[in-house]
Amino acid sequence: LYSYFPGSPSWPRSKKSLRYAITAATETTIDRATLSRVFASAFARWSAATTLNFTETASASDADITIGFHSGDHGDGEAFDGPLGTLAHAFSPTDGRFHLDASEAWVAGGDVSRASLDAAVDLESVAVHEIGHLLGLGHSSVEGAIMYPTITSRTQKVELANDDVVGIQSLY
Ligand code: TQI
Ligand code: CA
Ligand code: ZN
Ligand code: ZN
Repeated sequence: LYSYFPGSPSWPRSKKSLRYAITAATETTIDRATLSRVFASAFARWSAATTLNFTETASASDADITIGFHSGDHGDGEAFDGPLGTLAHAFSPTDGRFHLDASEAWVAGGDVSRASLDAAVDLESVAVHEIGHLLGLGHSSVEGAIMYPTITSRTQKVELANDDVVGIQSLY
């Protein structure tokens, strides 16, 4: 079953449009256009299940959600740990920060199962999970849910399960 953060924080129900900015993209080898495409696709999974919509904005100052790649200690007390281990983290509503570990072998938009590195991690799969956290979902006990707390490298998992849909629809 799905869960929420303590106190069930969410974005205001009146706010149907959330803006996101991709910052600190120079820390990864994936090109900017590909990043835009992958995050747009990840957000679209959640907008399809809710009345929310998401648009990319160039400036972090008018964004609700900021997405960035960082390595090691990056100033929020939650240092990244190099390849594998922690891949990314996102804060609960309405903080909006979504950080990815720049040390991962991120794969974007391809067939991650054929990636050359055993440690390759599918960017969209991690993004769909972290957006769930940004919107207020905690972890699920349902294996196969996007919010189930396990991911395997070289695996793509981007389709919301019924459990994710019921969880997000009860929050918005
Ligand atoms: N990052 C953890 C995660 O997103 C960070 C975390 C642990 C967390 N507990 C939390 C974030 C509670 C919010 C609330 O779950 S991770 C997965 C999964 C990670 C893990 O790098 O370990 C995915 C990132 F679910 F597969 F384990 C993406 Cl998909
Ligand atoms: Ca890591
Ligand atoms: Zn961080
Ligand atoms: Zn998680």
